[in-house]
Amino acid sequence: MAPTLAIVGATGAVGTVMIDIINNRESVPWGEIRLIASARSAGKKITVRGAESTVVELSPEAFDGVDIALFDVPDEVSAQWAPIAAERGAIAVDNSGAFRMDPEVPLVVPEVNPEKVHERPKGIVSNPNCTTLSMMAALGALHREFGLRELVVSSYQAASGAGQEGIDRLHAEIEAVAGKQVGVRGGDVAEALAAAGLPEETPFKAPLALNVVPWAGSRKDDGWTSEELKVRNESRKILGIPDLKVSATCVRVPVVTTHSLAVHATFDREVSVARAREVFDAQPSIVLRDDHDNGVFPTPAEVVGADPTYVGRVRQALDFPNTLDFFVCGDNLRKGAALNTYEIAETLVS
Ligand code: 11C
Repeated sequence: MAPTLAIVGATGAVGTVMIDIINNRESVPWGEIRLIASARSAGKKITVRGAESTVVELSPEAFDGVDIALFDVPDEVSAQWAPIAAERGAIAVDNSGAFRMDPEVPLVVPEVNPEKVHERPKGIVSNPNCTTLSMMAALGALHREFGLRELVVSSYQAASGAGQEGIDRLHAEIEAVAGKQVGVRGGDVAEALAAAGLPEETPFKAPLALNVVPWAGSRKDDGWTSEELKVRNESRKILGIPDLKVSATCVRVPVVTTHSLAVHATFDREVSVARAREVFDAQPSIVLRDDHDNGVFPTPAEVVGADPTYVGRVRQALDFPNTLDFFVCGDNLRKGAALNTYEIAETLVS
């Protein structure tokens, strides 16, 4: 019998992208696709692969008969409900941060460590943070070829990483500064936002329109943010390099969707741009946009809505023979969240 798939958080931002991905797959291996959400969204009707499906309320019984349950919900909801789904016999694939660093929960990127889906004593498989994920296809491929040793990363993260609230805030800020001669003296962007009546409280800690904000996530020890520590810890776990040296600076930029990262990766062996290009070309989930002579490189505006990771600006670091510098862009709601979660489910049944 074809397995039953459940989507928990089906009406949220990532859940909606998940349904779009399922609707646009040429074929799917599922029998029933069950949509689950909070009481507020229960009863809503959504078309999935041509058939109307009614969203059911999250409850233990909602997992009866489910083989794989995809969770696109906040950390605390996953922490409570993924174990309940597993107890009821489903494999929970969780897109939250609740279980990622649990040693009994694999953290999976199907291009990098697909075999790990089978090591899941708790019945839970985790999906990485979108910032880490945006560079994993590229780093996994390079690691197989050259042996990764050190990683220095700067992110350029989209507002949608902060959810619908982040998207709405950026749109409101852009509207508030549009057509105004602001950004020419310190403080005038903030003044324009205040004049437009925008609340001082913002998901970004500073104006994002006409600005960049060197802060993403929550405050951690010694000046680091949660996002920077996730990049470090999750990269180590996914790539299977527990002592990988990683340093990340996570920055929010006024882009709605698609995270970008400038990556400075050092390997055990001497690298060459020519070989790196061959490695990227051989990875089906990577699109190489890299023509220095003709100004070809990826940007978030081009990549948003696309499934692959886009790679460009590939250079051998001038003073470091074992180091490559490159730029990646990945849609944080697709490969960064819904798509990778869905691909883990496909890996589980393939
Ligand atoms: C951001 N990467 O851009 C975050 C959002 O751990 O799944 C995803 C947070 C997570 O703010």
